[in-house]
Amino acid sequence: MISEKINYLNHFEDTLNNFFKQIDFPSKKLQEAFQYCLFSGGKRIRPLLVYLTGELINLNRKIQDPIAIAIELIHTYSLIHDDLPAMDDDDLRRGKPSCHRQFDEATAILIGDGLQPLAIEILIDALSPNLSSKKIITIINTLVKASGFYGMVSGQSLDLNLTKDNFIKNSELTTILNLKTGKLILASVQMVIHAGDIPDKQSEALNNFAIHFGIFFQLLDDYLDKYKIDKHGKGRSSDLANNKTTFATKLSQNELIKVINNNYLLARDALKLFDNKAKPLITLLDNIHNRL
Ligand code: GRG
Repeated sequence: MISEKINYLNHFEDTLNNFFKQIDFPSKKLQEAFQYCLFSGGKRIRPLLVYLTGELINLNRKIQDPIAIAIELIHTYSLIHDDLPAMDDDDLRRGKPSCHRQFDEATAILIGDGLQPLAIEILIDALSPNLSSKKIITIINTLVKASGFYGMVSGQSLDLNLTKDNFIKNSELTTILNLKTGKLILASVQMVIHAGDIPDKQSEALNNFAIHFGIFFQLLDDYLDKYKIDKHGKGRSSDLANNKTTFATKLSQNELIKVINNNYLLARDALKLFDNKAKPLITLLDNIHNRL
């Protein structure tokens, strides 16, 4: 692992912890559930994307921090709700009892409900001293569009209705994957772009990077779900147990590896414009690719 990544990971843990400590929770149960779910060994990929993209375009760390927290809050809510019995019905998340198993279903629903407005709150409160209202509105707009009906929520709904028996075209599966996972990954990078001030060519390149990173990341997850022993505890085969159609069930192992590698290379190529400055982002990409 590169030093930049370790530094940003430590920095993010401290920043998130400080943020957590200053929240005045009227409900002790929700406070406990917040701590349990937010500090449970997530890889922090989306915050890392925020920090490494921010570094690439010389964005002030004070602006990167709330964006990194906001995206992780939304991501965490999505995992908590995804594990619920009405959705993927998973007892484990990252090798530990999922939120509704550790607490109860109502708590898991409510903590997810609370994390969403909290993400908006931190963007408003912490960005206001450092960015124009116009930029803050664009950043919030990017996050809500990516997580709501135009993104993750619809992707999840379409995904829940997939079974192995449905015939589904590769293009339709790509759309679902893009909505469910890709949009939030893209938003991690786009929020940073909107916060900064870079030429169109650079934002185009970063957008391209994030689109291919999103596909690569999700397909790798599908691959690991089918072919690798669980390393990070989701009960890796929940898609299989739920009789789900994924690219891992549609493509052969070799075909899937080919598509993963293709998107990995396209993500890498998109960063060529930045030469050596993109090295930390490329190292993140390479580290994830090494899980294959
Ligand atoms: C409940 C609205 C709603 C949406 C849920 C993200 C999601 C949508 C479901 C999770 C299911 C899943 C495995 C999606 C693939 C994307 C993915 C790889 C999620 C896990 O992200 P990581 O690996 O998680 O970044 P960690 O544990 O590291 O935080």
